[in-house]
Amino acid sequence: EVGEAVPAAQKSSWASFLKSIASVSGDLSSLTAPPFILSPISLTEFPAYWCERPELFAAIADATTDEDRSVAVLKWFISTLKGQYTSRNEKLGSEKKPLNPVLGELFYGYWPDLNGRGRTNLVVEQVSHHPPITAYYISNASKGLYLQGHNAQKTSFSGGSIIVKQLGHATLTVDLPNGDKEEFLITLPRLRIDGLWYGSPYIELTENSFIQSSTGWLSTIEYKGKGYFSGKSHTFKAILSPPGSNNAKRTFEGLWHLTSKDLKSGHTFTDVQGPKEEVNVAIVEEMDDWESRKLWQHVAKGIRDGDFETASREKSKIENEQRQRRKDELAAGTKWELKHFEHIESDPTYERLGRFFKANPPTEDTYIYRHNGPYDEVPVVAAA
Ligand code: CLR
Repeated sequence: EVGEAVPAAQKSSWASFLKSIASVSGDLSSLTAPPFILSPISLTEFPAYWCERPELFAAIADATTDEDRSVAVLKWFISTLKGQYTSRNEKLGSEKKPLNPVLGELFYGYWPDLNGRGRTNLVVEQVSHHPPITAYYISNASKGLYLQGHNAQKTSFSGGSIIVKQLGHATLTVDLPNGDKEEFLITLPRLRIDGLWYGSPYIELTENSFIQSSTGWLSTIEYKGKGYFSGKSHTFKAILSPPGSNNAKRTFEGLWHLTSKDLKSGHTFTDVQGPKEEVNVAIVEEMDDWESRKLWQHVAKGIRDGDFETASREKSKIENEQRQRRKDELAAGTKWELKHFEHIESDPTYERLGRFFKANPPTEDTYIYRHNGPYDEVPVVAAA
């Protein structure tokens, strides 16, 4: 029988949800799921996972050689994976179905300047509803670090698991002391969502992802789960190869949710067992109506309180309002304008850096930040 972890009254609805997943391929976001699996958090909050260890992000700026900078980027990236892919299990008991953001939904946050690491700001906007696409910009200006990215998912069902192909990518720009800029192209791993049958989904990462620097250094990260080369879940192996070579100069190996080692020195490479820092956000009362936690507040409260009638009534309100907006735009011949990002069909950084490792696809679109977020200072006008 289905669903050890599923409340008795929701077993049949869980079974039909699983059936609908198997038949609907592409986008799961609009499928109706039973209450026990609903999360009160919108996908627009997820980009915050990139910076929950702000000191590791800031440390990228302190590296003094190209090689060390690529190592620092890899270290920061690997250290984000625990938050990105296991934190709902820790916080909510299992992986859950996040709230599906509306077009134009916003999420703003920051991590304060502590111990000289500089302040890090986050701006997120839902730039498409169907399919869901989330764009984000994370910056630590005092360290000269700028991360821009967008995210979408293509899902399919295989062998009882959901396979999530992540579409989109991130680029990290680093201001170097000599005035040059180094760029990194970051691609995203594939996900497998296991544990569905029992009603306690969790994520395993599979295949490869890449971090290509404009200096030529390339990190190739290979992900394995239970039963593969190490037999342990959340295993990775990353090799760093120098410009123009496929040979590993450095190798890092371990468990991305616990610790890993630099095989050359034998020293610890990543250790994410200590606490992380959640993003700081304004209180709901001070938020703009389009900000995620304000927009979804009644739905989220309903889900948290187990009052699913309220949750679904409030969700319908939001969805109907959105439908009406789209109708009005159609009638008026107008188009929804993005607030903080500009869509461009082809990202030159992706094309240029992707060529080094034969990125597939060879070209991708991107969303360029307009530098008009709540934390952007008014530009100083130079005196004549
Ligand atoms: C979003 C971008 C983040 C990393 C990340 C983590 C979890 C992923 C999420 C992304 C996309 C949406 C996702 C989620 C896990 C489950 C959820 C795939 C990639 C789907 C839509 C919900 C499936 C429903 C079952 C849990 C029942 O950087």
